[in-house]
Amino acid sequence: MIFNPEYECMDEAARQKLQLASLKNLVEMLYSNVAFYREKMNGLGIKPADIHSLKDLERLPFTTKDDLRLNYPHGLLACPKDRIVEVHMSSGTTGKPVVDEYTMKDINIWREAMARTMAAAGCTKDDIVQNCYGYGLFTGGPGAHYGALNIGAEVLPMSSGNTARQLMVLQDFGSTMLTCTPSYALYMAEEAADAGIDLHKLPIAKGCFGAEPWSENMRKEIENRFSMKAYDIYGLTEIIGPGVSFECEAQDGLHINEDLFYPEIIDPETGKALPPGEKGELVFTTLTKEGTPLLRYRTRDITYLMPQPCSCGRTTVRMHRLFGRTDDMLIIRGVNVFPSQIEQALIEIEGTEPQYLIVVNRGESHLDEVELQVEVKREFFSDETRGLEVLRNRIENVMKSRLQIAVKVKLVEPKTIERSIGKAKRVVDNRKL
Ligand code: DLL
Repeated sequence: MIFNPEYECMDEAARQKLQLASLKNLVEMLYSNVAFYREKMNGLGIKPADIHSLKDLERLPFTTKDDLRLNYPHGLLACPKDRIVEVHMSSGTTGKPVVDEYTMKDINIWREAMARTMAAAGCTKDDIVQNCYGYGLFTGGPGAHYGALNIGAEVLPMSSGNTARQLMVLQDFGSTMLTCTPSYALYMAEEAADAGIDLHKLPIAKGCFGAEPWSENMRKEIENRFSMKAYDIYGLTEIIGPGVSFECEAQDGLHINEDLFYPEIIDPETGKALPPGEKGELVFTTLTKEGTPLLRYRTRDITYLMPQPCSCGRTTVRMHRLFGRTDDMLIIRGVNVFPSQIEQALIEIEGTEPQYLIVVNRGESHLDEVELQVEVKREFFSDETRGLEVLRNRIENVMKSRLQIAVKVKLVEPKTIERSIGKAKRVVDNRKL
């Protein structure tokens, strides 16, 4: 179902006109209200009045994750603080999270974007949505919740975890749609099989999965195990959360909500715009947001744009499912983790060397498991196992509170982690997606 044909099926010229009008407003607002953007634009010698066409966007400055970090927490706020009604965050590179602050209008944009997303997967007011994305600072839970409410569906705000309860609710409440990370969907299927629950007999028929990389194989596996259609959905906290782009029934690329989020593909080395069809870094400008709107935000996600018409009737440009990232960010159980965060924490723990190796496995359970190998300082490495045990627990606790995921720590003797002459290899990712 197409939730909002007026915008999703708009003809190209009308959409561009709308996008340009929104862009002009945005640049005007950022120039007046956000010192960071005013200074950047002054530095480039460009004023809001210089924006005459969408092409002029290329003259405007980029925004990076570092810019967000340096302006933490409220430096990029573009409206009076008392207009903010909700805040979300996700991991930044060195400890400080990136922040998205929403006005009521921004929440309504999100409700719209997620309603389009979930409707494209077949969600109607008759659906019962079991929402197992995490609720909290993470955008997954609230995003899918808002989308379902906007469609008029019934939501079960389960949040993530407690799989036995998830399976009980799945059966007893007749959930027809599932929203969670793809790896959690597979984990649920596995647990259901172990518990002797036949998922094929349940009404569950479709799901929206995202927040982490997954493959066509994983899609087939989820579709077969649940007898459902599994749709890829994409988004990021900085831009709005989930709802930036989504698959339709054609399952051939993700439609971008272009009237709200203007996409560009750039060469990550030179920053130059690349033509449709060429792979590069995805960049978004939030055209209509008020709280923390962003100009040309570099997502570090790699994909290409597909401007060809889609059989579903939507005219919005599609992006290919992601090919990877330009940085070393890992996504573990849907949580963004940077090796630098681990390094920073280790430096602060007495007794450890900043020599470590992160080994990520996706076990039988289909859930990510992390082993962190850490070198212990020589003076700490003794036969006294109790001391080492205390140190190990301490590191595990610090990692849990810093990274929001459980990590299994293995302490190793000094000089055992392989040193490299070039870029240090900090991550061994054994997950086969
Ligand atoms: O993961 C928002 C979200 C929630 C998307 C629920 C979809 C469903 P962040 O935690 O800020 O936000 O992480 C954003 O996750 O830049 C991508 O690298 C990755 N990512 C998100 N969706 C997908 C996807 C949410 N469908 C980062 N496929 C993004 C691959 C994805 N990677």
